[in-house]
Amino acid sequence: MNKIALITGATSGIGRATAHEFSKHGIKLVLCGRRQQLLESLEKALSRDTDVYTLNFDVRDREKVLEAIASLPKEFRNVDILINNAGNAHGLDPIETGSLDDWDAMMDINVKGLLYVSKAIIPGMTERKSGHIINIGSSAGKEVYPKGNVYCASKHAVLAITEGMRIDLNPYGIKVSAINPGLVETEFSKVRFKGGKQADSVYSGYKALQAEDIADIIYFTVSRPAHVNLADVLVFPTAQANSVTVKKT
Ligand code: NDP
Ligand code: 8X3
Repeated sequence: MNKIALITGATSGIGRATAHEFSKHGIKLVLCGRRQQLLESLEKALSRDTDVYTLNFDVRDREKVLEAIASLPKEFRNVDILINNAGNAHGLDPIETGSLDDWDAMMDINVKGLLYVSKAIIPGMTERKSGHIINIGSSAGKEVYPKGNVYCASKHAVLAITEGMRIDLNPYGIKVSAINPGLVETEFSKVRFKGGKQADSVYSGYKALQAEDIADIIYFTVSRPAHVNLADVLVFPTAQANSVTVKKT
């Protein structure tokens, strides 16, 4: 596919699996994240199949986001596909004891970070009257679960922003999609529980989704014909019925 994709959160989990999947189809890649070493090893591995450029920035730093994306060389500047994937949960606490730092992190990364990156990419898409933005939401953007409060709020916001983008960018022929996974086995729970033991039990006793399952769906979404837009996809592992109902052995 003769396209350029920019993927945030490409150093791990869903973003990294998507980078691998896209590389197999010859999609040129702009890979973003904060861990420089991981960006470099990914670039080395994927450059065998496609052209790769890496950008190191924290999505919370709006000047850096705008500067980094403006610095893209000509060959990578016309981003056709934006995968707004960088994000995480911080903590799983009832609202009365939740940490302000955790709340700031989730709103700043999952919501404002997604907006900053989008702000940098959208003008090129509107000018060219084409493009596809995929926002990685969550089942947590569709229902609220106990102690999920602010993470769920951040993902509800992602869904609202996705719908707003789809309306506002409709005159330009730009596709906007939300992919909303349930439980996916990545570094997500390690980050949520700050490396604590609780993370180990999240994906045990059933077959969780794997990052590659979501990457497959993302590639399927970007490879539909021009007149087809998968607007909103909710995907669970078979063992999961909703945010709190998981059949464990
Ligand atoms: P991972 O923790 O494995 O990956 C998160 C990615 O986001 C990393 O590449 C990380 O890179 C990047 N990232 C985190 N914070 C920042 C930041 N401040 N600035 C720039 N990049 C950042 O988790 P997943 O792959 O699971 O998560 C990807 C997305 O999927 C998230 O939006 C998450 O909310 C969503 N999701 C995950 C689910 C799950 O169960 N795993 C289910 C539903 C949705 P680096 O540290 O190098 O910056
Ligand atoms: C991640 C899935 O259920 O941990 O968005 O919120 S969940």
